[in-house]
Amino acid sequence: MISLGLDLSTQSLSAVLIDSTAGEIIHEHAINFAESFPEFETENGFIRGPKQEFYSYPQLYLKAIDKMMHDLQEFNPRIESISISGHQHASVYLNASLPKILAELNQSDQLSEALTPAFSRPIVPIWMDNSTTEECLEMDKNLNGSVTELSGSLYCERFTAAQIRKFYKNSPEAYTETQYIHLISSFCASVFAGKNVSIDSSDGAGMNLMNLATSQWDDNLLEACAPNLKAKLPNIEPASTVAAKASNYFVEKYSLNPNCDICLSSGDNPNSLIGCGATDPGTVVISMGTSDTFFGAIGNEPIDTKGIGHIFGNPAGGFMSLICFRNGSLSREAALKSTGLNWQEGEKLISENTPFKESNYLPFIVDEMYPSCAAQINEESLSSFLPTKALVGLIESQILNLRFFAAKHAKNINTIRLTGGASQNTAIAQMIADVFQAKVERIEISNSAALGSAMRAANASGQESWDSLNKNFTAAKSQLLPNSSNASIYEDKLKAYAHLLQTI
Ligand code: ADP
Ligand code: XUL
Repeated sequence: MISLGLDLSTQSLSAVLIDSTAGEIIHEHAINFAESFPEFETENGFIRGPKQEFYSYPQLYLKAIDKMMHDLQEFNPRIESISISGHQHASVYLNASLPKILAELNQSDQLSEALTPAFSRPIVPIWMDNSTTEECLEMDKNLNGSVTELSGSLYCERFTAAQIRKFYKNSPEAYTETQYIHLISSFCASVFAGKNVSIDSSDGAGMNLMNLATSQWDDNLLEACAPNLKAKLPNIEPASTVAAKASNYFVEKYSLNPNCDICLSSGDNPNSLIGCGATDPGTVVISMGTSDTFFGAIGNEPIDTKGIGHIFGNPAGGFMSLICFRNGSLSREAALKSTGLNWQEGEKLISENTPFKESNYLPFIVDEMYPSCAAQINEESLSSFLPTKALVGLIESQILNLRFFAAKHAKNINTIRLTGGASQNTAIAQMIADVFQAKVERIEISNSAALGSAMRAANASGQESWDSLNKNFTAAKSQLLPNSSNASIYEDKLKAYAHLLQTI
């Protein structure tokens, strides 16, 4: 079966096309938002608003989908199933015209223009948004503190419930006009299906609205958030659901196979869990994309996160736990920029200076969630550091921070699967092996979210087993062993870093 996985991430839309019968990755393609669509004037795919607001535009995402399907034309007639990955928590707000517009899309249309009348809100608040503390406190008060037990996470600023409540409070008329609230993942799947499709229970768990025990909307959580919310939300179904055949729009305009199944979409982290071959407990994943995340499958019983991190659904069944760090690749990019080096030179600098000889520091260029604190350094302070301190010191401090918080979710880590854009950097990968004193494995491609979506499409539509998909696509292609002579150095550094955290 030929399956397409699409990953709509913060910075880009990427595609991975697999042939699950032959066990081959056929094609990869990526469209960078800021480079391909400069007219939206985004910074790396997003816009910074006042007071910790971060958002993007639904039109930008639709333009990227049209461009992607145009670029993939030579493969489209053979594609038998599609699934999509979306950056988690982001919400899309639509009015009553959506079903008609989706059903009547015509090949002479452009998605971004045809769907414009359907948006009841011109922006998509994204996961970087940190502007909803007030709404979180209000909802927590409404629920008397039971949110973690019900939904798997404390109320979080970036989660969909807080964003919906803020919209309802600030724009009550537009909220009333809104008939459909989608996640970015389910919105994109609806566009491909030509009709409204469900939210999957893995990504749905990142909303503070779904009851983890039932995988359905929770009336108390909905009530604490905003009025008449249930009527605006799609149904929730398992990620393994085939939602529809591809919409005629894609068949007629881009020669997509008319029998192509559109499978339910999911979030980037649940998809990455699949794409890293980490569906069973035991292997943990570090994803170094725009955000850095630490996650792993946890079986059928949610664990008590003690307020650190979250429980989401595992698309292959059961649950996964996750900790998300806001300071990921963009902080590393800022550090690299301050040295004037490119990544190839930066990689050499890191490998020659691991372990970093000086003291570590709090490596946060934007406000961080773990630990919860305001930014501690800026581009100016980085420029005043020597290149080793700016780049090696920042990345080593980030990894110590990761290890400190990861220990709250997983003890005795032996194997780490590394993914995301920065996983290509072998010096960073080796530093992770040394700091965690664990084996680091990488799969063939760095975009595990797109690969995971393609694998999910093959599983849902073609009944391909996880075993055979894992055998063909997620075997480790490289392995880095920890340098044991660095073990005690990093134990000491971790203790010193833990002291530093207490100063916040
Ligand atoms: P997302 O999926 O969140 O949009 P990606 O996983 O595609 O992000 O990662 C993009 C990031 O990868 C870029 O911001 C860039 O900083 C980082 N990156 C790419 N190559 C390297 C490298 N060799 N070393 C470190 N970081 C890199
Ligand atoms: C996870 C999170 C981010 C986004 C973007 O909770 O907010 O990882 O999914 O990657």
